[in-house]
Amino acid sequence: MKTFLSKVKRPLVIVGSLSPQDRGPVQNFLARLQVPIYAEAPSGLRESPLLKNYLIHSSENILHDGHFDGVIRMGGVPTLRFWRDLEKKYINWPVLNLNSLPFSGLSRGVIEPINLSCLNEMDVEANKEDWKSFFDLDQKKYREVLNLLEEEKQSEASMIHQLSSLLPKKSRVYLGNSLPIREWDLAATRECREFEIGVSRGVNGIDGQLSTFYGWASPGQENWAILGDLTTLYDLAAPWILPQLPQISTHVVVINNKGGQFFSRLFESKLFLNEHQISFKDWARMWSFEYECWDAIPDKLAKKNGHQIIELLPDPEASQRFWKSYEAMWI
Ligand SMILES: Cc1ncc(C[n+]2csc(CCOP(=O)(O)OP(=O)(O)O)c2C)c(N)n1
Repeated sequence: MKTFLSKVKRPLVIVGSLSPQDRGPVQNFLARLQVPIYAEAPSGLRESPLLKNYLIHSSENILHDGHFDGVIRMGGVPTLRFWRDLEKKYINWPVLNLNSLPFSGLSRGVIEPINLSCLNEMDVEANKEDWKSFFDLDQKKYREVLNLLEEEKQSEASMIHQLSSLLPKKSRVYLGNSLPIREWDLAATRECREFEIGVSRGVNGIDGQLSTFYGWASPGQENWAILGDLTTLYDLAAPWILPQLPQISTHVVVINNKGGQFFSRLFESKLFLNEHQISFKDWARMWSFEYECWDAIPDKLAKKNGHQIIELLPDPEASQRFWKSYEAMWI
């Protein structure tokens, strides 16, 4: 840590997934370090009241604006796009991994795994840099993102934003590939609703996500999954297990944007999208699930037990306009 801080004056902290027992030590350590933090949803710190003055709110695009010269990563391998940029564009930036597993998550660097609970004893000085202009810019951009979410209510990102404010406090929310993970990080409410966020990262497969969610769901709690349509199609047999899990009730939101729209902003060819016109209604009927189809987020949620499928149909044009205006914010 000392060697890293002797080379890096303006570090950025990126926090990936953390186990509940690691959250306290990591949070206290970061409150002492006092540098900007990009906390992904599965870190459990994205809405931390203790860290609110250091959390980046606007989006990962602000990380490219020349404010940093190195990265401290804590927790699991981050999912944000910027992490991949450390392989090329920012190849010269030092990266310090503070994590319990011996995987750097990059093709460079080796890490000495540390038990994150040791952070409580670690001596750390508060960073002395002036971050005011950075946080002023972050707040300004965050207001612009919020305005966009308000303007394009039928866009996928705004639907995630609205849904995140409706889900009951303390819900377990499982995010399955692809856009739901990135869109939740960008657009979900910043209000502290004490969600427990689950993701399955590592091999990054879109297969097995629904099964993972059913296995992760907990009795007596609100269990929600937000999944892409191809991701759901890859695991249609998953509900066979539910009769063996009689105490859980689940809500699965399938964002049916008619293909792998993750690729629509990466490639021009539509071949990458695997477009389709499939509806999930008869699949829900096959398993005797309650089914609803939404083209807008309702004002409130009806309390439901058992198992429910909600097919969400964002307006593709609104989503396109949203992303276009969002990219224009950073030119
Ligand atoms: C088993 C497997 N096959 C292919 C991929 C490549 N892949 C990554 S994202 C993606 C599209 C996912 O589409 P969808 O679930 O509809 O989510 P969206 O991109 O629309 O958010 C694909 C095919 C993968 N990750 N895993």
